[in-house]
Amino acid sequence: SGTRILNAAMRSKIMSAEQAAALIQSGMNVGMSGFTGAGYPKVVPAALAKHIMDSNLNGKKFKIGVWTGASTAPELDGALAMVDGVEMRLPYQSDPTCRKRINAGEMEYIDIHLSHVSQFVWGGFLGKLDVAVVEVAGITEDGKLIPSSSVGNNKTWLDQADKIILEVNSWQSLDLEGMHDIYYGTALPPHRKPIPIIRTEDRIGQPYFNVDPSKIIAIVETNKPDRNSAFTPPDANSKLIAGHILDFLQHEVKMGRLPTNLLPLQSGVGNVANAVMAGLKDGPFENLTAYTEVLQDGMLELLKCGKMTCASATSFSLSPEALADLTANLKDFKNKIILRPQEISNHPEVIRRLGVIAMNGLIEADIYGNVNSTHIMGTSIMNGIGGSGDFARNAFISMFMTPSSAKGGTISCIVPMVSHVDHTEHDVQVIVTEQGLADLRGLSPKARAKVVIEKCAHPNFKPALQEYYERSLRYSPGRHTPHLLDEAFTFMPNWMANKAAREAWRDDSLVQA
Ligand code: 0RQ
Repeated sequence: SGTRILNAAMRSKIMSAEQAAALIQSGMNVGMSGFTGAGYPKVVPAALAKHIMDSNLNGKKFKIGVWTGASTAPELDGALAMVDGVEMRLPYQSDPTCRKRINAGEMEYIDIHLSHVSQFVWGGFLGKLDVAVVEVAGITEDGKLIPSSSVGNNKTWLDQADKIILEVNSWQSLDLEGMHDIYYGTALPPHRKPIPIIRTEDRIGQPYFNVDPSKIIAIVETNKPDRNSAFTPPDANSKLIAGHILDFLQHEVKMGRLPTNLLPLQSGVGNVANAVMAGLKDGPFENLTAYTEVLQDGMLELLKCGKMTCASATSFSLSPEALADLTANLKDFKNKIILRPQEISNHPEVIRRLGVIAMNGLIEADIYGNVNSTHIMGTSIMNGIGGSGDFARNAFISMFMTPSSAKGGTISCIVPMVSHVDHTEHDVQVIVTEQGLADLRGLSPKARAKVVIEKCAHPNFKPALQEYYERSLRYSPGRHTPHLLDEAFTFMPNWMANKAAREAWRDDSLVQA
């Protein structure tokens, strides 16, 4: 139909997804739009995957570098990983096929702080960006691009790529126009200026992407939905974790350490985040704001009921029901929601200035407060660090939350020493499990260990951790952060597997005492 492409000259670039995909060659680095299942290209990656499969069947190895905002969807990450078409992936993924390839050593992966990606590209550290494949909601008469349901790194891809393929998706609501704030004031050092965001609601850029029309090699029209996953109501553990967090926030207000409307909130997606948002909806706080990465169902609810006045993010991650609600009421939501490039939504300077309250998930935390968000048993990637590092280090209060055990209670998420570190003890101020909340601010390592074991560990693992800690106090060569390095990683599995070992230790402890 071409109705979303109001610029006449650009209409001449319209072609099929197959024709557009054929313009991408093996060895190229491709910058794709997409963040948390929103705003990713829907048809060119799938056509490219088919092209790659045909090439491989003909004995010609075809692989590309895939750069995105964050996670995408089966039509992009899944399809390209399935045909083994990705040489190098960055900066974040959560796709099962991708994960399998990466952990099998068949795909290279660089897990980068989300706020760092654009400056890495501008700085030339990642090599040349050959092609950008970017979904937009429309093209204005004067050739400006209307962003779709995520912004991510699109500004950087459009500026830095040699060539551009656009997917114009008429499934995306045109009422999105005006919701985005694309900032063109970034520069490389030594030419940087302050990012002029003083409050969550500040707009500092423009609603459109600029694009050099001479770089556009293809425009593909689509009408395909984002990957919107169903909402799962908070489970019992998530409700308990949320309860501890809400009590803590109330306590901080009472102590005069937080204002009554708190500070801008950042939270990951998922069950715990939903439970926290649900708790805030029924809680005492008014005029909340969010300075976050992803806007999920719970935040939309807070905006709708008036408890939250403004949310800044780089992407939506909504259930189909929440999306329908957003679309039906976009005009009302528009002045309360701002979508920014991820270098700004996650900018350390802004996060520090606003004093964000950060809440992120973890895989394991150790008794001293180091956090592993990315690796299983130290060697296999789960997803990636995402924006958690951008927020954790720079937040006013940096919280990490998790159920105290995983895999049906067989694995403790509180361990003597994390098998991989994403957030060091210096970046982690509060750890919360369904068991309780450990406030580590102002505590020395030994005091931290006591609080983490006491408040956060599951009762089934508490004695094991306690004994590890006490024995470390006695036998560790250094007593600042006591550890038994030959046991730190084997203690937990040994403890679980070997009743005799536990008994033996008790005897040993009697002798030593
Ligand atoms: O796997 O479903 O196969 O059993 O890890 O764990 O408890 O469902 O929690 O979905 O919140 O994910 C850290 C991965 C937590 C996520 C992580 C297994 C567990 C399950 C998921 P199964 P849960 P979540 C936020 C900023 C980094 C990115 C980030 C993440 C699976 O929060 O990717 O923070 N964070 N971005 O069984 C073995 C353990 C385990 C374990 C959990 N100790 N050992 N497996 N699992 N602990 C911005 C956004 O969110 C966009």
